[in-house]
Amino acid sequence: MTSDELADIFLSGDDYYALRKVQYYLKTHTKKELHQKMLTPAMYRIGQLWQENVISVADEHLATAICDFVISATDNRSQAEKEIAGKAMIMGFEGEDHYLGLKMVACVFREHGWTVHDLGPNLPIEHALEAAKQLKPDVIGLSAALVGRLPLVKLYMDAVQLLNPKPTVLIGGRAVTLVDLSDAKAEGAVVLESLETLEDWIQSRKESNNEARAPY
Ligand code: B12
Repeated sequence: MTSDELADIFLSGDDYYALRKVQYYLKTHTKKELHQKMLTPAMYRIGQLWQENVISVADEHLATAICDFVISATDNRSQAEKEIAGKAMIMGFEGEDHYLGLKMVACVFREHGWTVHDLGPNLPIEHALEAAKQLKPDVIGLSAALVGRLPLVKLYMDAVQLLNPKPTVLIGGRAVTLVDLSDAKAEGAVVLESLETLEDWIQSRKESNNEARAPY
């Protein structure tokens, strides 16, 4: 199955068939491969077809709902490692409605033994700050599909400075592949372009924590 074929299945509206195809794919591939190499390009294709007026807004909504369904239906949380490697609070910037990427990010963290609080898309900064004060996450993950959301990065980074302990801020999403975020990096944010780079970051954090804990 190619990602284009999967996009067609989403557009056909057959959610049961879509789930069966995805479950079959997972017999020989990882969840991360499913998310990165199949679902993401399938949804990008849906966006392209919508932009070209080949499909309607209703078609796009249907495909999104089925993609959302297969992500949830294959998110077998009991398989996650049981260790508590850290706590991640993830969300979309205010005004950002796209959230499938966040669900995938949550899966990656969980598979690495993290506790995840997925606060969903479009979270205004004051509510994000309040939640972070209560949850005290090790990591705050922010997602932006729309480039227009990125000017908010500075506001969110400033808000994080008010937290104690101060979490690491990860920024990802389609928009970060289109815009230079050197300023955010200079303020300490980690900009990650894919689930692979997220996994690498989680792994290197684990290694540096282990080194810090080593007696000599
Ligand atoms: C589905 C969809 C919608 C749905 C979203 C529903 C939902 N449940 O998410 C709805 C209908 C709400 C929607 C609305 C709009 N959309 Co829209 N949408 C899409 C579409 C087709 C798919 C989005 C998606 O789910 N992609 C799949 C996910 C998995 O990809 P992703 O978000 O990039 O995430 C991956 C990585 O980026 C990474 N990642 C994501 N976040 C994070 C965070 C961290 C910390 C890390 C490490 C990694 C990471 O993880 C994922 C793994 O691969 C895209 C097409 C596209 N190219 O994405 C258009 C698209 C993003 N939308 C677009 C537009 C224009 C809009 C609207 C403005 C349309 C309108 N006129 O109303 C509104 C804006 C709403 C808003 N305020 O946010 C444009 C944006 C173009 C641009 N100039 O930037 C796109 C590209 C379509 C297009 N080709 O024109 N949309």
